[in-house]
Amino acid sequence: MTRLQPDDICHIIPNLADYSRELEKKTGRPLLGIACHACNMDERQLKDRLQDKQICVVPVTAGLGIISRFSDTVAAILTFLGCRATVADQTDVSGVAHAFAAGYDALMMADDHRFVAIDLHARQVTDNADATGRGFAAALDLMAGGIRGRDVLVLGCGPVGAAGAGLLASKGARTALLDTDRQAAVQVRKIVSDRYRTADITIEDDLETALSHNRFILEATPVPDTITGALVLPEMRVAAPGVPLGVSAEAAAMLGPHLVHDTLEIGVAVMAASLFCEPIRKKR
Ligand code: PYL
Repeated sequence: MTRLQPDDICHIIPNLADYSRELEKKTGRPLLGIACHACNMDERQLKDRLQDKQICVVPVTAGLGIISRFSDTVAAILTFLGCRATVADQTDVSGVAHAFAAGYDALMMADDHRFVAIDLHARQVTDNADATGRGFAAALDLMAGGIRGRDVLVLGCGPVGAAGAGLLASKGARTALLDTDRQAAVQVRKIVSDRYRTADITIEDDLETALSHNRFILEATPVPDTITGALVLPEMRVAAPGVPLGVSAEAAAMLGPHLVHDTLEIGVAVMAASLFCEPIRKKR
């Protein structure tokens, strides 16, 4: 997983409303709507569930430590969605203890390995990689006007690509997988095929060939400029959760409104929706 840098996120807080409007132009749905689409909820239902939900974002100093503005940015995205989100005054264990003691509904925190949201009532954990993959796959489904029966290429078969492939398979896409590590693609095909019996999944071995016959792309690699201008086809739609962006500046200019990319917004929105989209489980 690529570690975000402050420059990757410093633009987010002042641009949340504009970004949500940009997503609506590109996909037909705003940020909240894409999260709903990933969780099969309607916007009113999610808005009702999110409002007044108190979420504590806990900074974590472990490993490579704090990323400047990371916690503030997560809290701002949650607040934009209608939650009551605050950043804990204390970090790590003290912050977690405060979230429990102060009666928060959920907490969110990230170390160098995982970024999670934890529902403190239902004891449910939602992972950012899974949520990000599902959220960008949902955006691709919306950009395609419904991905059922369409050919989709998933570039990168890590946790984000795997989650995206699962959602695309669940929506009836004909999914091709490509990873520099072919075994990773084989593993994702097995997991997704086992889960969605009807899944139509193939493995590609060559990037240029794969891009030459797939219009709908989920770019989930940690490699910059995977898709160059020379590989962009007319009518191509790209949802790119990969950090850094796996689409070159030239290719991004050619794709224009047919490219969706961000570094935190969609993933955090789907984490919040996923937390509260399931009925609260009975206490054990
Ligand atoms: C969650 C992001 C998405 C892409 N890479 C992931 C990343 O950068 N993870 C590290 C997050 C560290 C946060 C730090 C803090 O400020 O609390 N521990």
